[in-house]
Amino acid sequence: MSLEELTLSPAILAAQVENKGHYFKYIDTNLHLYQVCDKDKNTYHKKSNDIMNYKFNPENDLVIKKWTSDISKSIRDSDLLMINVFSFLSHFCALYFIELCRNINPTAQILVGGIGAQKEFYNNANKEIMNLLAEKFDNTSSINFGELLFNNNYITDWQKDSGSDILDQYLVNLYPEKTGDTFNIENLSNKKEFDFSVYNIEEYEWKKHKSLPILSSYGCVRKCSFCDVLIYFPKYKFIDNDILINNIIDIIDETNISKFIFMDSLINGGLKIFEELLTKLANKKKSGEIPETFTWSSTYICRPPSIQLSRIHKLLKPAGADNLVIGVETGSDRIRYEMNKKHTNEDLLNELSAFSNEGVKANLLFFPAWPTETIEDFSETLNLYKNLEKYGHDGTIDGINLGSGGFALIDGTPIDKNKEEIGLEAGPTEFLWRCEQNMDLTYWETLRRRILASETAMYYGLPLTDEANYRRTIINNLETNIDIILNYVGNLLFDPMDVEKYLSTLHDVYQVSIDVVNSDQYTSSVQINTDSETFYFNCEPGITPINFSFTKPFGCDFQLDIQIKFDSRNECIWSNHPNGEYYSENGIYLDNIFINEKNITLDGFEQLSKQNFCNSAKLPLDFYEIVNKRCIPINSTITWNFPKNKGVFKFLWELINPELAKELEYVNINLKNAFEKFKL
Ligand code: B12
Ligand code: SF4
Repeated sequence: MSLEELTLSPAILAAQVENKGHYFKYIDTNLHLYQVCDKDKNTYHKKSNDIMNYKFNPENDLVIKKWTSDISKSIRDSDLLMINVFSFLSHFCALYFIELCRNINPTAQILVGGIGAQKEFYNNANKEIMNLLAEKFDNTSSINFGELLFNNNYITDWQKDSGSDILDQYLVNLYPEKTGDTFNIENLSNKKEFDFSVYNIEEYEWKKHKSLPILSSYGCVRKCSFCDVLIYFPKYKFIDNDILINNIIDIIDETNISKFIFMDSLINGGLKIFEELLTKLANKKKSGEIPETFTWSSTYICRPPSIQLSRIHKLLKPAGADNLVIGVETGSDRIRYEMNKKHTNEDLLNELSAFSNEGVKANLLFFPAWPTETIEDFSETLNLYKNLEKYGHDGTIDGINLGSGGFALIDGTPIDKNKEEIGLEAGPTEFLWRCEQNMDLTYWETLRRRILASETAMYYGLPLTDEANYRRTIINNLETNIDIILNYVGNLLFDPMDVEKYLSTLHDVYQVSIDVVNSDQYTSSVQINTDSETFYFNCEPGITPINFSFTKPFGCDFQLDIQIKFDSRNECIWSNHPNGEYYSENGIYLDNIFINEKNITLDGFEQLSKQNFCNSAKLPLDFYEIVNKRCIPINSTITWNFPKNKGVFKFLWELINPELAKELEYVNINLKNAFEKFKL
């Protein structure tokens, strides 16, 4: 689960319990695990993956022991334990906790809910799980997790649908006197829909701002063939816009937090109600009932251009839209059509162009290796990244997520039900499968495409926000399933991380534009030297925009010099500029520096440039402390060096984000080692 945002269901369950006059306590077991791991991300990821694995034995693990012992203390006195099984990945962990609860507090009633509780098992992947469960349970006839637990007397009851109504039935029987004064039902004048006071909000790893989850609809209007949302939410339902907006106003008042994340499958499932929501939010912001700082993010589906869509684009920003998450999945229109996702690359580019104009950000989700994906289809995804480059550079695309492998075959999804039609066969786990009409697409080929896709996206400067974590999950999948993978796919006969051959075929010409601000009274000159070309510019006093291009072949080192020469009559008198603005009267200042559409003026130029002065002996002692490299007081050369086997934008990303680059490098070493174990 995420450490950077809150899970919504506890806020809903808390309000429901408190509205009935009882006391509610929430333990975020995920956050607590992170704390027990001393906030070390590598240990935390390893342990999180361990506890999702049915074969893991927690008995001898000191971290897990400390974690469960802490949680045991908190649940000892509860009358009703509510376990939220978020997805199928949480089954083992939930089972482990249920056993713990039964031991620690045998009289408590245990309710299980969440989408993971309703997850059905019947594919091969789950035979493995069912075999393991057979050792534990007498009755394994049930096809879903909640029912399995219930039939084996592990729990008191389970949530069979997408709501939490069943809870009311059990709340009635609880002793009110145990709840304390604060939550006495008579004192409740205002019933809540959400209660966020039950979270330890300060403890989360907030990236920039704190945010709260919220919901405007249940279910989805689409039927993407890889997705099982419709099993849990067969009917699309939305919450009345006025009720939702009143809730938002109350929550902001209570928490002073004005950033929200809509947890809907899609915020724009119904265009009419979405346009109405945007209009009302924009009006409330304008009238001051909702503060100016109110922003939100959500999942969003692309649509073909229309007059209504253009109106919606214009309303997004005034209504507070900050970041919209779009399931693009692939760059092949053919595959997207097969997935039953009803939009094309052109629709996506049209939406992004509108977002770019309106100042709304997008986060794009992809996964490679759809069962029928040919190498040509995959190339279309790589080509799409090139077309997205400018939206990465101008900040419209704020993240690209490629998932932790490729296509996963989930029970009950439309593709699962129709798998015979395309010769798709389920394997021993969700990520292992075969497709008769596309036998070259093995799990190894899936991982090769996964890594090549992310390296290509980085080559074009697209921000891969969570790449290190996704690669950690790939490592864990490999390490925990070594025998299963070897049995199903065999040894690894090539290097899935070898991306150089492909990247060296990509475009390598970069356009640079710089505004040269000359404050001297004489004309200065700027000369650009690359290995093969020289460009000259005369810069009169004032602003001179200069443009040039350079070619940086992927496989070679490359150096570019920017030589700045002042007129021989120019004299820099250092003592005239005590505040360090040496350039302001007779020097040069470089501004608006772009490589392709990427603005590196404030972030990038400083890290990339080495500045050499023709006569450095003349520089004042404090020069380097107070002057940035864009300020040029005397004749000098600025050098850009790009290493071989690296694209310009990946290299820039590493310079700008040294910590993240180091983390990715470390994860890559582990990924390489994990692959080694599968080679002959
Ligand atoms: C946001 C989201 C995420 C975020 C979560 C962020 C966060 N901090 O919460 C992130 C990106 C981390 C995430 C991760 C994953 N997700 Co997700 N995610 C969602 C999404 C879109 C919304 C979840 C949500 O908040 N819903 C709204 C809340 C209110 O609903 P709810 O949690 O179900 O709770 C309600 C009821 O179930 C009930 N309830 C809940 N708990 C309990 C307990 C009791 C006792 C009772 C009585 C009732 C009850 O009450 C609530 C009120 O109505 C859902 C799809 C959807 N529309 O729900 C997918 C979804 C849950 N995710 C899914 C998947 C597959 C995953 C991942 C496995 C993806 C991956 N490969 O990594 C991981 C799993 C993480 C994990 N450890 O389990 C699937 C689950 C499929 C399944 N059958 O298990 C879903 C359904 C989407 C899909 N079909 O693809 N996800
Ligand atoms: S749009 Fe998203 S939630 Fe809806 S069916 Fe498709 S993948 Fe599932």
